[in-house]
Amino acid sequence: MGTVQTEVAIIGAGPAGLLLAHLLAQDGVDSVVVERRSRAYVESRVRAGILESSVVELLDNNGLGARVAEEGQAHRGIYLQWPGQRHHLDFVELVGRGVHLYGQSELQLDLGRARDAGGQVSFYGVSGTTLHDVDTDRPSVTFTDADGALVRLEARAVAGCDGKHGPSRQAIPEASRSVFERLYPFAWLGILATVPPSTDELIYAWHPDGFALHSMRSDSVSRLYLQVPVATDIAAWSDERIWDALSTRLGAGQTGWELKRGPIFDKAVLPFQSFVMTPMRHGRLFIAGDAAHTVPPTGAKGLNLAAADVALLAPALISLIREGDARLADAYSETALRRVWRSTYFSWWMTTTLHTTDDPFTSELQRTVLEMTVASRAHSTALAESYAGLPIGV
Ligand code: RFL
Ligand code: PHB
Repeated sequence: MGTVQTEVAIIGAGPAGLLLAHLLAQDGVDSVVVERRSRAYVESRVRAGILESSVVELLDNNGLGARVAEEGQAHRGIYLQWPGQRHHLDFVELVGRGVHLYGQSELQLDLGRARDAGGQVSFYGVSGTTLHDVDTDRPSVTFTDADGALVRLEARAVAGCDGKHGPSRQAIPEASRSVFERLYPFAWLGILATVPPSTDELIYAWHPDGFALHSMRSDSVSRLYLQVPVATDIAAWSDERIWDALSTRLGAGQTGWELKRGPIFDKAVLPFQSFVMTPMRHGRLFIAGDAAHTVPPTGAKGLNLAAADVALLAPALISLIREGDARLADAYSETALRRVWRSTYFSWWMTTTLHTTDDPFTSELQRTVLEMTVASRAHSTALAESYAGLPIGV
């Protein structure tokens, strides 16, 4: 078995793992990234699209802001709508900051290139990732590399950035971890289409047929979602059926607004879940991003939470490894979880406010909440504050 030494072993080359690696490298801390999938697969995954302004600032302050500024889009807010009504919530006016539209796959590319430029080691296409001795000062990770060789990675700390299904979470003894979970009775059918967006900013639409969201990736690519039942067979949704449902739910034909249609080149059903595991640390194992928590996508928080976690974790690991000072590391889980729970609440609130059920009482309450949100500055400010996001570290 080959042995590799590093300061931080990072499991997972998603946004959490690669951003952590980059922040550590900025301070001269060495890391090795271990990823189950190929690099091409990781870089082509279609996922989130919205960055909070504090995350854009974090990227900018760490030399990763150039393409976000050039190719991303600054959005002042969102549209909130229900049949016959469309209202713009201007976050910049309400809370002094907006959001940025920038696809997760673009960020993944930027992070991969930054890692290449730093010349540090990454293993893609590994199997059998196993964590060892995480409750000692000398934890390690073993795996089989893409060529079939067994590798032992010895480190001072392990960062579990391996998403919802990775092994890191399981390396915390069951008696030492708690899980909080909420399943929802619906999913999203998401599409990417080659057609200019029919809106300048995102439209979140409540409709009796189900929720719909109009997002985008660029001036020529639209990203749209439909609420569908959990066990939806995608084969039952022809392109025409999808566009018809989107047009109805997004209110085409009302006040002259029309939904432009185009060729659909990606179609998938995304299940929904709220999930939080506590604590986010066990000995020298630190968990970040989706490995510790999953939110439903309605609040656009998943990627932002992953970035906020590692923005806390990087200085904690640097102090621990460079100075033997464990104070930030000891505070990591509690500090990170405050934001995690706030985003979990917001994502749950957006989800339960906007997704239709067959309960008429719930529908009336939802319509009331939507009306209150646009009519009352206090309510719209609360939405804006959570959507646009808190400063990192809060
Ligand atoms: P990631 O991006 O899932 O990365 C984790 C990485 O760990 C790897 N891994 C392993 N590596 C080595 N050994 C093992 N045994 C491993 N097991 C797993 C995985 O291959 C992967 O590369 O987690 P990270 O970095 O924490 O980033 C979090 C975000 O990716 C996530 O929160 C968001 O993308 C969530 N999400 C969405 N969020 C939104 O705000 N809006 C969206 O539209 C949206 N769409 C999505 C999504 C998440 C999805 N997933 C996870 C299924 C759509 C999908 C399909
Ligand atoms: C997206 O563009 O993929 C997106 C945007 C906002 C959300 C969820 C997904 O709330």
